[in-house]
Amino acid sequence: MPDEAPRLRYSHPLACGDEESVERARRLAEDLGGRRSVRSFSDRPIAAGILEQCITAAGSAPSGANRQPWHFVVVTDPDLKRRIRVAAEAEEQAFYAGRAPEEWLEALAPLGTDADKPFLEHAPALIAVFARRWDHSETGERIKHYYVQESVGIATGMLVAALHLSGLSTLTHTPSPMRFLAEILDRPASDQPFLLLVVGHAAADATVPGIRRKSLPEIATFR
Ligand code: IYR
Repeated sequence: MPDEAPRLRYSHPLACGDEESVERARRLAEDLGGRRSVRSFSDRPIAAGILEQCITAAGSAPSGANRQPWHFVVVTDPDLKRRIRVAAEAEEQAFYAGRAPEEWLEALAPLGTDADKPFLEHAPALIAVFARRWDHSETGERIKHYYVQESVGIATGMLVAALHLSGLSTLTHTPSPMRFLAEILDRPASDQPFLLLVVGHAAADATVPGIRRKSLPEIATFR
């Protein structure tokens, strides 16, 4: 058995009084509530360092047994973006032309999505998120990971929030199936594609569907 890690004292680095805390919570709800998924991006580049910091923030997510079972691949190379677009559109064409059940297509209708994915090429960056199902120890043994989907989901949520709070927009794209991502990006067998985040500045003429968010009583029960 490996030794227990030493215990360190912890105090919340952002601790504050109640009034300040309530105000911060309100502000966060407002700021994160202003996030929308965007499908048209400007060609304004992403300033150096933002993606690195946002991924660092995502990498601080809690994870099963602290295995940190995620890997993020940042794609800015135009040729790789084009290959990802071509492969994703091929899957999406099959999806929209018949693989998707009628009920699913009806659910998507209000969003106006289709098999055309120009943003995969036009956005300045794609972040492919991989769920790492196992690691190898220094001696080559397989290290098992726990709660991989939950952990990667939390990390991805933190990444989306960090990017939004940094002033960038994202689209959460889930081409299905997305095995092609692992192939194009040369990932090892341990890495399972989780989703593709399209990242950049929203185009000046970007539009979003007029959808409504569920109210607090619809999403929460206090008892
Ligand atoms: N992956 C397809 C379909 C799609 C599915 C869901 I669920 C969405 O919220 C949006 C789209 C596509 O990207 O078009």
